Amino acid sequence: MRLLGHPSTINSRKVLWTCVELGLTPVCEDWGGDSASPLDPVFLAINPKGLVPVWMEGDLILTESNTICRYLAAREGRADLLPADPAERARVEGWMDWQATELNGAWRHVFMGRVRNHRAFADARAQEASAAEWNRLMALLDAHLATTGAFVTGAQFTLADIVLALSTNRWEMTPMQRPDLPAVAAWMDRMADRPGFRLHCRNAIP
Ligand SMILES: N[C@@H](CCC(=O)N[C@@H](CS)C(=O)NCC(=O)O)C(=O)O
Repeated sequence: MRLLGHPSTINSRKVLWTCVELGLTPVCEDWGGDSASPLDPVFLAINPKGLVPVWMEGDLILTESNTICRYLAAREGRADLLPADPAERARVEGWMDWQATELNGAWRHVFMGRVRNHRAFADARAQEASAAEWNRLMALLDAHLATTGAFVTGAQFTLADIVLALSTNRWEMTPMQRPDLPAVAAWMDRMADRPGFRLHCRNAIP
């Protein structure tokens, strides 16, 4: 088992945390983030998308962080992290898809501009609009968590908590105005004793 990625990148961290939950210890090779560029021809020959993470296992090459997390939980028979029942599974996947599409799209400008200091995202008004939309979506998550009182899809910790907690850690660490979201804060604290959370989520990396 090989994981191509970097512990500073949010999508690699989803897989790293999932591996901790599953007790898997892949060989990790540094690509992306501050290390070797995934646009290097050696990497592109493996993943033409030029993005991390990549999971390699024999002839199998997987890309897309959420897909890799789902594959690993299913492969290990961990119905607690990814339910076997189709309807329950779809609820977990729905929140994972929301993270990868709506939430991910909202933060791009303010995060890239203020944390990565990327010139293409320097426009202050676009950063403010991005922060406002990110806050709106986080408030929606807060209202939802207030109804579960525990984890994203209910009493059980699942893959949805992993991907959304990583987004939330980024939200907490990006310099911008944020509303108080008590259900989100309580949920993040609820995960504080999980080794994967401490190692790969609340670890002072946005
Ligand atoms: N949809 C992809 C997105 C992957 C992605 O955007 N990866 C970023 C890091 S989080 C990347 O490879 N950036 C280029 C780099 O780090 O050099 C996934 O979820 O795996």
